[in-house]
Amino acid sequence: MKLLSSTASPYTRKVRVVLAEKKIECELLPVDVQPTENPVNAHNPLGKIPTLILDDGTALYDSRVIVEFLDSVSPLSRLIPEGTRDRLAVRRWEALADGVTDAGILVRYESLRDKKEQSPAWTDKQVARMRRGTAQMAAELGERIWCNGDRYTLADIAAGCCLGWLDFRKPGGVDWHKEYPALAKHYEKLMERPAFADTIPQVPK
Ligand SMILES: N[C@@H](CCC(=O)N[C@@H](CS)C(=O)NCC(=O)O)C(=O)O
Repeated sequence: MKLLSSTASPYTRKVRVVLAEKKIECELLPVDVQPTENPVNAHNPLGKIPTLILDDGTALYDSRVIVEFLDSVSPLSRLIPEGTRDRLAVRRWEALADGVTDAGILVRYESLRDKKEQSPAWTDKQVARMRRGTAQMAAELGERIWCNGDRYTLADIAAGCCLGWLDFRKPGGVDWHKEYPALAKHYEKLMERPAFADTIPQVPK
């Protein structure tokens, strides 16, 4: 398998953490998705990463589909619970964390456009979404160790990848460490895991 990826991408990090937790081998192929014509388009019409290319050439996207696939191919360290209630709770966490990241990505992309073309109202709307989302994440975590139930799941991975990327790019200047100490403690706990510590977002070389 090959993963079209970037060391800066929070969604790619989610997949890399799952690969590491489940001890699944996969070749990482770094790509630049900023140009309209980019090498991902041939595999994924959306031109986005992560995109996973299976050995038979099938391309899987997006990160939510990829992590579900990876979790199902190996019974080691199940990250998505089987019971409907817990599974939905975990997927909802993932939707929340990814949604905050999506808003942060829009803020970042907007900031990279020509100053004259940027819309402060559009940016404010995304920042408000990020703030509501991180507040919800903090409220749902409360003082618990893990996001869902009493064990580490995809919910923790999604939350960690979102928060780690907010630290990396700082879109909209959201400082979740200061505002939500419980999220900060949760992230510290995640960083004790090699899967997280080895995938800290970085500017691609
Ligand atoms: N929902 C998608 C989001 C993927 C995504 O937006 N990836 C970014 C990189 S972090 C990307 O490929 N952006 C290129 C673009 O939007 O043109 C997922 O979970 O995989």
